[in-house]
Amino acid sequence: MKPEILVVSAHMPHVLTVLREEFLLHDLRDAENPAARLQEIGPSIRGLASTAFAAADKPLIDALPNLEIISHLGVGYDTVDVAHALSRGIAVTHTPDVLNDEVANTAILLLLSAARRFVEYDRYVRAGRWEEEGDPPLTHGIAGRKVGIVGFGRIGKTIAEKLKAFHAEIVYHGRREQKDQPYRYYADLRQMARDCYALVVITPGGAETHHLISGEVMEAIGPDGILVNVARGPVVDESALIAALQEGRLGYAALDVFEKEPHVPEALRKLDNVVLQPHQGSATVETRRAMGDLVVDNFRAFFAGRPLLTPVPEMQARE
Ligand code: 8YV
Repeated sequence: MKPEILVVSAHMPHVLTVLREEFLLHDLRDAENPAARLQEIGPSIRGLASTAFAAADKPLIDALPNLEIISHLGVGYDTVDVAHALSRGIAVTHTPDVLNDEVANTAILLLLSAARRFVEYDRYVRAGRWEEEGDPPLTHGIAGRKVGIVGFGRIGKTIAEKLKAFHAEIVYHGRREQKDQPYRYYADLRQMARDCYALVVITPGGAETHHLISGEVMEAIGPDGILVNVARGPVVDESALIAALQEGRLGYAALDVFEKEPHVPEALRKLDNVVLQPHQGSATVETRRAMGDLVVDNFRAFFAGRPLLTPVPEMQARE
């Protein structure tokens, strides 16, 4: 008997094809009445392929009494109730590393777009304003300026590595100092924000980092500074952000993530001093393919009795 796998949100077509070929796939999105269908098939499901766009929360996990593994698409798994899954003996995997390059590229694109006002000036040209009003104001470069990375995990380090090529001075804040790193560590986030031209946020989401970037941190970045968020929307206090941008207490924000995706508050969309992206940090064909492959390979390993490729750190800590 092939193990039965449940999908509740969008996956790359190649992932669905492999899951259909090698397992028995149930796609809740095809169901006329998803709740009734879930009740019917729940007890036979042994694997859940989850994504950031549909929570693998306690109610879903408990609707699957024989669930053995959650294979999550994404390095961040704040939408998975890992503590509950582990308490039930369910394995949880994610997709780290394969997306480091692309998410780091997105962060740098956002940072440079904000510093050089690329998106704003694109609008300026399209509206015919260059011809009518002349050159827009000069912008700033990032060479020699301090850029603070908030969250110094694998992606944070990749951002630092790439930013070196732009001759920025890298500093970082995280839960703890990493002695093997050549960059200055700030235990105090506000102090780092005060010292920096730009902050790039790349922490995990979840309760621990909720509204870590508060109004006070934004004010510390200041009217000439930039905030880049490629982490999770709720890491930044979005209402405080809108107020700070409207009142000029924060210079610029470049955001790939929002508190209630895909909803982006109109007040934010109306501002000129923002660059907004549809949570596309890892969204290239190549990277999403590699992430999808890891989702599948973790299922394959698990059901063949082999070690998991990329268990979440909480699982490793238990072993
Ligand atoms: C994906 C991400 O958009 O990996 C992550 O944590 O935020 C993104 O790469 C998302 O996880 C897809 O489910």
